[in-house]
Amino acid sequence: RVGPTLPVLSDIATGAVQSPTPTVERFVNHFLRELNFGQGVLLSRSTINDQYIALAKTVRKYMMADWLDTGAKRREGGTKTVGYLSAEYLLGRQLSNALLATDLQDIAADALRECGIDIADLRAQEIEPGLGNGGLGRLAACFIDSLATMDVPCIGYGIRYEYGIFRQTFEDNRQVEVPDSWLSLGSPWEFPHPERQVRVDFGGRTEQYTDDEGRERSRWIPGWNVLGIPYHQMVPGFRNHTVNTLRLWSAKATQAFDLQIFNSGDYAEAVRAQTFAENISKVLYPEDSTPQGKELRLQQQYFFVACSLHDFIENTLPQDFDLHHLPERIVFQLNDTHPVIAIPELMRILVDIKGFDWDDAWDITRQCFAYTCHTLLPEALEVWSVELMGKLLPRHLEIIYRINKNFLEEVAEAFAGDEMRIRRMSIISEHPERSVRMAYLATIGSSKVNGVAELHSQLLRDKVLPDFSGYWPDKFTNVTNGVTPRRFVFLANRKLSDLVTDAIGDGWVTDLEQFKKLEPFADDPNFRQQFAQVKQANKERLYNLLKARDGLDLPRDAMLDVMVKRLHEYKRQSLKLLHIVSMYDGIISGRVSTESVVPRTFVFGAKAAPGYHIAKETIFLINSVAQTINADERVKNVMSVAFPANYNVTLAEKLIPAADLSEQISLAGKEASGTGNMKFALNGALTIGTDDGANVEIRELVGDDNFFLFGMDEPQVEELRAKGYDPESYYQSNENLRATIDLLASGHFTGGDRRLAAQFVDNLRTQDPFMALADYQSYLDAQARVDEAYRDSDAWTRMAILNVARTGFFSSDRSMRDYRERIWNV
Ligand code: F55
Repeated sequence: RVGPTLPVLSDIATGAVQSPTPTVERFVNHFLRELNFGQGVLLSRSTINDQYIALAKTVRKYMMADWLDTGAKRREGGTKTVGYLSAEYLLGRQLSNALLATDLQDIAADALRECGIDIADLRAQEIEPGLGNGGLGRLAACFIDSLATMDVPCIGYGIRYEYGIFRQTFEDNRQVEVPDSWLSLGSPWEFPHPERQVRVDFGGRTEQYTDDEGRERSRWIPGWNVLGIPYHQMVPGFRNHTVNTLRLWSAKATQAFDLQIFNSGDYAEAVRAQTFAENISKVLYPEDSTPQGKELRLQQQYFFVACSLHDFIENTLPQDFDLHHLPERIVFQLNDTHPVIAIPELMRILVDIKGFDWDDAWDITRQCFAYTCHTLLPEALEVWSVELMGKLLPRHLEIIYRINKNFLEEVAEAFAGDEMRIRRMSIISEHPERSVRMAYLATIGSSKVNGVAELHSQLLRDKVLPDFSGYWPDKFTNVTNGVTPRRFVFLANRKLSDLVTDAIGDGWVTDLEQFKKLEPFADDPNFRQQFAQVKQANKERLYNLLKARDGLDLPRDAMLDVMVKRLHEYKRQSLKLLHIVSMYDGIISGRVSTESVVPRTFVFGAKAAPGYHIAKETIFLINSVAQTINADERVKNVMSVAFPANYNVTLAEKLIPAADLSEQISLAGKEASGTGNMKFALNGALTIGTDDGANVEIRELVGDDNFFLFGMDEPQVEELRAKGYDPESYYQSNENLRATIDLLASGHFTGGDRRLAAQFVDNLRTQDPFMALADYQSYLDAQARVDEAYRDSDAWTRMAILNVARTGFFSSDRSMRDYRERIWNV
């Protein structure tokens, strides 16, 4: 137990800890002090990095009193906390967000100017912590931002990966992954607390025994252990003096571990063992949909979950707390199945350590957890082989078996004789190998289960977990995702923010439904003109960045058509590529004159999981097509394709506000929600999209006239699949499609080498698992409607304004209200 005697409260009460009232002069002072006494350099000798660190630490100071205060208030209050358990947090840069939250942007900029420094140079110095893969990790970051802004007690728990998502580079048009050493220049935002280390056990075996009261019990005799060191980060609310905490765990070898081996005299082996332990938080797994059943990954999951539960129960709750009341003080939200091992871990704590009866412990445990599912793809549902689980966490496996046995007895009683159902609902699947279905464990061990958009929640009930939703209809609910307006509107689109604030005031920043008040302005020609100017300025900003960052020269006045998201077959970057090649083919074959086309710039951003072969082939082909098209005089000024490497949060913040057209073209029924789609609409891009995920809700809100819908809906996809899908028939019957695919296959884009496009083309023609060819014509027709609409630029701007005005629903503040009401009871 740590910290009960820290004199935090009295410090604040006596004024020993207080936020300085910000003035430019004070800020200069603090900054120079950080530079001189923190970094140990003179201003005249300081590097940009010194200056960045000093600035960050200065801003940090202005949040410190609020942080301590929030912590003290939480401890005193005895209220319920949200423990957000997530293996990923894709935070993005911290400096701008902290300056925004504390309202220090202008003061800091002025103060630095007085020191002869341009704050923009320091902002650019920050390496974003990429501790997540994509949507799921970014969602966690949006949620903790909203909870702080709404002053909801929340601790974000996760892993402090030493290496986040890889940095993507291109060599000969192919993706090459470079380790992301985000910590290499120091991270001023984290507070390490090695003294608060937590021990985590692994391996070994269990032993049965009879306790003093004659009860049969099991005890875990672990084989090895590691330490978890917490690193704290501030999570500031927007100008509300709340600062919550994000607690990320880093693995360290225990001394006992080393000593044992040192004593055996094998120095090299001891060092190797240390590395082994510290590997646990070394690197983020870069798969965003097909979890590899790797032992290290299970170690990571249990590691951070065990640390987090221990931290909350032993160090956050009052010392004498009666754990029978645990559900009154915590709800752990499980961000997908990655932290689901927390369920048997809490059972282990209650039963094995605290001596609770099984039934009492189970009753408490279920009330403490809620589970969010983020997928519909069967291959994305996590399973762990029983063999591996038994080797790494033998006691947890026993607990899972007992949970399963009790549950299946309950099912057997409710559905007497229905053997099939019992087999279907078992946590343990028998094929292809005995394994633990984590989504089932999560569903059985949670009080609530939610999907992330209306359609997704419906399909989750009907297709993924039908037996469970039939059995517990009230357990299932929906919370549609959202994004934080602070980062994705206010920070990313300052010009739009100013325009909007002039029109409707600034209440929208924490109440995004106020965007509705913009609706009348769609009919105001003056406002439309200003809105169009903002979009143009954002484009210029982007093109300047892409010129400096990637050496790209892009035309200033084309429609900007953007597809940014992880590279995955179901998201169908392939379909986007077919559209581009088809447009290009139309022009070079003379079917279409350059005068008649609406000029477009296509931008892609996408990382592929390093082992995802076809995804990497797609990247290669996009780059090859881009290279060819950009060099072809015949399409000069009417088509260009850009694929800046290493799409991340930082680049998203520049790209999204500049976009005219948002590509959300997944096969219906595959994208759980999407959140990029929301960011684009909120920044005044129109969507071309399928009836999938949150697109459905976007379209409902903005109206059919302001959304370009195409493609099959989910029932049609199912119908076609049932009928037998034959991609080749589309190739044969659609002349345009055939020409497009033939051009791709011809080697035209790959220096004459047909082999280089062969896998991509063959995959489409023979498998096409996500039915790009079936939706091709519908997609091209929709793109023609986009062109038509874009020709009338004033009408387009009107539609864009209506998109902004009608999508305030997609604030993560609203998502958090929904979680509070439907799930957490906080
Ligand atoms: C990461 C690791 C594994 Cl093992 C599996 C999945 C992921 C991951 O990153 N998933 C992910 O990003 N899912 C996305 O979640 C978003 C937020 O809910 C959704 O909007 C999006 O549809 C979904 O694909």
